[in-house]
Amino acid sequence: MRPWPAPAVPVLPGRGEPVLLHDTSTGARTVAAPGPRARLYVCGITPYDATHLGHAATYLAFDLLQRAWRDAGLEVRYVQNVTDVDDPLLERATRDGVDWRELAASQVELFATDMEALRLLPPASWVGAVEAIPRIAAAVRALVARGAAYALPPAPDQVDHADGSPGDVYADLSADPRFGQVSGLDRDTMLALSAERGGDPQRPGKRDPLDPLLWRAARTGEPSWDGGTLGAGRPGWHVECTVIAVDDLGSGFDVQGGGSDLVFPHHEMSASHGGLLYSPPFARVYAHAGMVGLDGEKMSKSKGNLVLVSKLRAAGVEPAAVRLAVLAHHYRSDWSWTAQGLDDAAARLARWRAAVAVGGGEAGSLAAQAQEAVLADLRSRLADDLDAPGALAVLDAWAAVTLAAPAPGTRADLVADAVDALLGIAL
Ligand code: 5CA
Ligand code: ZN
Repeated sequence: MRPWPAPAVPVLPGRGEPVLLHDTSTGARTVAAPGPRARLYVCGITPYDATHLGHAATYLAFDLLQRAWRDAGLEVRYVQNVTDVDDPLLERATRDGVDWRELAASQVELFATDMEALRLLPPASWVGAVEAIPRIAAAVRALVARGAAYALPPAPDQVDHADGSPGDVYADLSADPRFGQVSGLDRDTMLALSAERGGDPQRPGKRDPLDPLLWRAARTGEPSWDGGTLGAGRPGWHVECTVIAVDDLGSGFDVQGGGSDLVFPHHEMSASHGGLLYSPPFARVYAHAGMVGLDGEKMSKSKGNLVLVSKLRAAGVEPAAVRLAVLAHHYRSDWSWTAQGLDDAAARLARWRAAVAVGGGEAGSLAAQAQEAVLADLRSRLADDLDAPGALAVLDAWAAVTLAAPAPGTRADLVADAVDALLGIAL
C-alpha cells in the first residue's frame, strides 16, 4: 500500500541519547536498538472503522520512538501491516451490505489522512495481509512440513469439505519450547484472553485449546485464496504479522510494537511462529502502549465508544492539540480521553507558541542557553522510556520563565525545532 506523505523533520544540533524502552517480555528497560540501524514493526489497523484516539495514541508512541532514534543518529526502518481481511472486517461488511474490499479501502484511506494530519512518520513499507497471502501460505506450509502445525478434519461448512481437502490448520504450540516468553502469563489467563481476543479455545479437536489458527479453509460466502497443499482458504491473524515483519526486517528485528491488548495472544503467537520459522528470537524487544478509554471503558470498535480523529478534525480541532493531548500521558499508562484534556492541550500549545515568539536571544545569551538546556532535557526525557509527560513539563517550565521575561521579536528557533523534530508539533 502507498503510505501517507512524510512530515518534514528538522535536524537538530548534536545528537540524542540511546533510547531505553520497557520490554514487556523481560519487564526491564533495555536499549531499544543498539544501532546503527533500528528496525521497527508496529501492528497496523483492521480497517473496518475509522481511526479512534486509542489507535492514534499507540501509533504516536512509536512515532516518538522513531523520532528519538533518528535524533540519536540511527537509520530507522519502519514496517506496519494492515489486517485487510479478517473476521471483524467481513462481519461488518456483511452487516452494512458493502463489499469488504471497499470497506477496507475506504478505512485505510481515512486512516492515512488521519495519520498525515497528526504528522506521524509513515512506514517505509505498509503491507496489507491480502497482498502477502502467497508468502503467508508458504510459511504455514513450512510449519506443517516441520511438524509444528496440523490440520483438523474438514468442517461441515467448508466449501470443499467433500473433496479430500484438509480442514483448518492450527499451530501445535507443544512444538515451541519458547512459547509464553513474550507475555509471561499463566495458562488460565492465556485461556481467558484467547477466548476474548479472537482465539477459539473451545473448538473441539485441537491438540491444545490455545493452539492458534494458521489457515482457515474456505467457507461459503467468505473470500479465499489458493493455499497449495493447504487448500483454498485465508490466513490466520498472527502468522500474517510474523511473515510481513520478518520478510522486510529480518528475524531478530529490534522492536515489535502495538497496544497492550496485543501482548496475548497476538504477539505471543507471532513470536512463536517466527521463532520456529526463522532463527529466534523473532524480535529483540516487545513494547506496548496502554489502552485509551472513554468513560472508564476501553475505546474499541466493537464497543462503539469511539472518539474519532476524523470527527475531531472535522469539528475544527487542530491536530497538534490532539497530539499534545495524547502526549500528556505516558505511553504505557491506561488513560481516558476527555474534552478537558483536549482543552488543556490547546491552552498549552498556545502558551508554548507565545513563548517561542518571545524566547530567542543572541548566541551565548541566557535565552540561548535556556534553549540548549531544553533540547538536552527533552532528549533525556524521551530516551528514558519515552517520557513524554516529562518532556511536556520541561517545555512548560521553559515557557513560564520565558513568558515572565519576554524578549519580543526574538524567536526561540531551537526550541521550536526541537519540539517539531522530537514531539512532531509545529510551533
Ligand atoms: N490489525 C490488528 C493488529 S495486527 C489490530 O489490532 N488492529 S486494531 O485496529 O484493532 O488496532 C490497531 C492498533 O491500535 C493496535 O496496535 C492496537 O493494539 C491499538 N489499539 C486498539 N485499541 C486501542 C485503545 N483503546 N487504546 C490504545 N491502543 C489501541
Ligand atoms: Zn499484528
